[in-house]
Amino acid sequence: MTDKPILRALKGETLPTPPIWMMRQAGRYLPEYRATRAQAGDFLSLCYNSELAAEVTLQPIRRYGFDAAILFADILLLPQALGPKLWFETGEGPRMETTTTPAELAALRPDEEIHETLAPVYETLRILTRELPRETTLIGFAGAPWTVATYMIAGRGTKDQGPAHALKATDRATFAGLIDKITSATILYLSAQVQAGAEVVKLFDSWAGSLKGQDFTDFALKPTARIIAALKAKHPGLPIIAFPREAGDRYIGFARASGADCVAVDNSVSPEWAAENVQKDGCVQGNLAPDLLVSGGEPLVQGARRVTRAFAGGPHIFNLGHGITPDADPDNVKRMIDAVRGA
Ligand code: 1CP
Repeated sequence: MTDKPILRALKGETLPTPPIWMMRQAGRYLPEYRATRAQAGDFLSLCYNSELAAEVTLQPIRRYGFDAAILFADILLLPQALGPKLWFETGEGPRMETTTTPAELAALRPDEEIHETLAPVYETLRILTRELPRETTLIGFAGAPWTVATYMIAGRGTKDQGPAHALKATDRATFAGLIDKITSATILYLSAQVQAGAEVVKLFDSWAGSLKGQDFTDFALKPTARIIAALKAKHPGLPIIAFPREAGDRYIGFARASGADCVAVDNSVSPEWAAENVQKDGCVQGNLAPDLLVSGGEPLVQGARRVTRAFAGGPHIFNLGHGITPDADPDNVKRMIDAVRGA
């Protein structure tokens, strides 16, 4: 039996005060994060240093008392474990060897071999299970296949996911094969995270909004549904959060169609709209605009209260609509939490 607020909300309970955590809560807006990252050397070294990755995961819990801790790692570690080289260009972002041909697809490592590279991530989770306060829920995660594929195909972040859309149009077999490969590897990766102590898993489909019509069904919804079905078969009762970011109208019915226990919504939809159209199927996570944590003041307090009020009639996990940005003021995070908890 559990009394952790996040797990109760994920089971469909409407709580008087919503549990709260933040995407990218361990990140560059925190001075203690920047110090630990400097100690690790660089971002990827931090991800693969289990002690330090656990330390940065715990920092926002100590500072703010969030209801959940999210594993510190990155969605690009899984494709790296499949073979392509990954590095981060300072001030620019991720770079990765591309996978766009049948030969490159065939050269990816067998799924079972990902654990060699990803073992430190599982160790981070094991450390966290020992060190987290007992009321705090531990969330593991992976990128959804489409979003991971956009980076594997382009070799970097892109504004419109153009290279991935182009491969989908010109060589659908290779594109679909890559989606399948990421899907099967993600099932093993998340299952290992659960075995190491993750109590909830979240699938980040950050670029779902650029898939339209049947493509959304085939490449955002179906792979997500396949991952969820496989994980639930292996780990009965495992709660799963799906985040098909900027899905718009496709948020409607996504929980039922994918099997997710909770759908996270971004701030391109209003909380009132999401309460009416998405929360009727179960728990919703979201959706304060992250820029309010930069600007602060009364709009932040009013915004946090508005989100809380809009979702008060059903199961809700308070969060941002996307990750907190490096220029956010750490004091504003405290103000947001106080506004949600009614302090
Ligand atoms: O300089 C730094 O310290 C690196 C910044 C950073 C951080 C803090 C990156 C690089 N990744 C992370 C951690 C991270 N990434 C977490 C940890 C848990 C948390 O606190 O939330 C998670 C869940 C992610 C997920 C992630 N990585 C996503 C999906 C969510 C989202 O933001 O849309 C994506 C798209 C990535 C790729 C990535 N990693 C890092 C950057 C800058 C990017 C985006 C690249 C781009 O497309 O421009």
